[in-house]
Amino acid sequence: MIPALDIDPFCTAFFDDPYPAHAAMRDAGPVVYLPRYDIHAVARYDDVRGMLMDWGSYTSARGVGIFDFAKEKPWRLPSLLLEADPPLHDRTRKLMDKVLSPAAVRALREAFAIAADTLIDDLLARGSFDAVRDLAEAYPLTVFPDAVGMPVENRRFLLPYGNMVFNSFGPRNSFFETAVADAEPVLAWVQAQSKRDALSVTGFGAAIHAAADDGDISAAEAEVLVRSLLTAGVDTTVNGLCAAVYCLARFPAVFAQLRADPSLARLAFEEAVRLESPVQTFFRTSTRDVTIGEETIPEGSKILMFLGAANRDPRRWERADEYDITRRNAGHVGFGTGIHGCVGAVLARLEGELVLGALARKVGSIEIVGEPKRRYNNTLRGMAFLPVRMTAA
Ligand code: OVV
Repeated sequence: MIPALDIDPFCTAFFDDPYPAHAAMRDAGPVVYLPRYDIHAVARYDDVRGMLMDWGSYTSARGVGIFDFAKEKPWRLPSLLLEADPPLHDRTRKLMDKVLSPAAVRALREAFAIAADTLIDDLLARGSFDAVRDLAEAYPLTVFPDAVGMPVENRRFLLPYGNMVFNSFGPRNSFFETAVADAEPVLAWVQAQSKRDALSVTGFGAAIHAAADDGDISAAEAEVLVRSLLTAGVDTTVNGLCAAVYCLARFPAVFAQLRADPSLARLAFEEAVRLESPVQTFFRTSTRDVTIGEETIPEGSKILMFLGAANRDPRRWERADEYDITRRNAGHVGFGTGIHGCVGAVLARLEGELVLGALARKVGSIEIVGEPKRRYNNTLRGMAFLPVRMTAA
């Protein structure tokens, strides 16, 4: 018998405090059934990881949200990366791996470091600010579109767009509907930004379009791959940086540890990604009758993977709920793993390292000075408002 749990993972109460429900799902068994949505779910580390690794049994091509592309027409042209299986996926992924290679990202390091230092200097001069808008959003909204080669106008449109796409992996609830309404005016803009002519001749966007000249992909495919960058490249890092600042502000002893050794910045970011898991969930669809633990689940089932619950599974992590920037956190699934593991992780980690490094070197204290507000999203975990005061070191 697969345990059935009366949990709604797409509602305000769950988003406010998902941890008791995470524990209940992990403790109930390797796989559970959520009757409210007629879906299965895995929340233990080993089972989430196992599912991420087995793309043959658990397809992404039927969508990684709750809607099954085999039964319902997708609302947007499917991603050629996220919502594709091999062999198509391997062709597009190989190209994106090249575009976002460690060497390509390394070339950005100096410019990204100057941007981080300048931002933290400016924020120190202000003293009090909203760590969401003025820090976690401000940084990726500058450096990432620069790296893609986007014009300066309207970059903030990337936020409602990302918010909409990440909501659209969940059910058609109020979060989804509101996000669609908010993003409606920017949909055409995003499509226009993906075109070759809209992008500078250097940058990731141009590099993707250049691959079309080489015949690796078609010109139309190049636009859809640029769209992937614009969709997945900003909201994710915003929530990762937000998670890190929120951790450092809540745990002053850990911030002191980081200040004492700024070379921990990269690990401190990684640990925030593990603990807060900015991307909380993705779905897969079973391609055959599959066995999880002792249970058999039929072909065509939507299965929700709780990355955030896996990253706090006490079966895998000691003191799982603790923010410990010296722990060995390699193996967390905050960036996923397997063939769909985050293609931009190198870039995200660079951004995290540089912002947290600047905080470590320049800032003496970070204090939360008002009531933080959570941002509700069917997939992403983060804040809408985080008022803080920073003092110089
Ligand atoms: C990881 C991710 C999230 C959202 C969209 C995409 C990827 C995409 O490839 O479009």
